[in-house]
Amino acid sequence: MPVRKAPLALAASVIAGMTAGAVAAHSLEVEGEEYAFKPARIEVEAGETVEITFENTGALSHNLEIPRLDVATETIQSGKTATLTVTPDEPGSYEIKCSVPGHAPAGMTGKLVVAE
Ligand SMILES: [Cu+2]
Repeated sequence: MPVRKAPLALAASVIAGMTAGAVAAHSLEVEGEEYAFKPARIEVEAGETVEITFENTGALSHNLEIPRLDVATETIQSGKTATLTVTPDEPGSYEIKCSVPGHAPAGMTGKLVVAE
């Protein structure tokens, strides 16, 4: 019956996705420039280990800090990348910012949304 094919295909793809997730950490890329992160909002699931690669696409030096998780990249020069690995357990909204003086007040902030 054609009606049964779609649910079976969907189940197979969900299982494949779960297997891939167990093997490799979820990874996300965030770019930073004067004075913004792109994307400014990233979303992960609680308890998920996420590798965040921060790329400085601006002219000045920048970093990516998540104060609530007590993690930050090094302050990196234009064109460089740095990686953070986090496993946020608590659902909620976590501030992301560049801690170079003046940058967060100028708009270099973002949000890590941790969904249940
Ligand atoms: Cu900055």
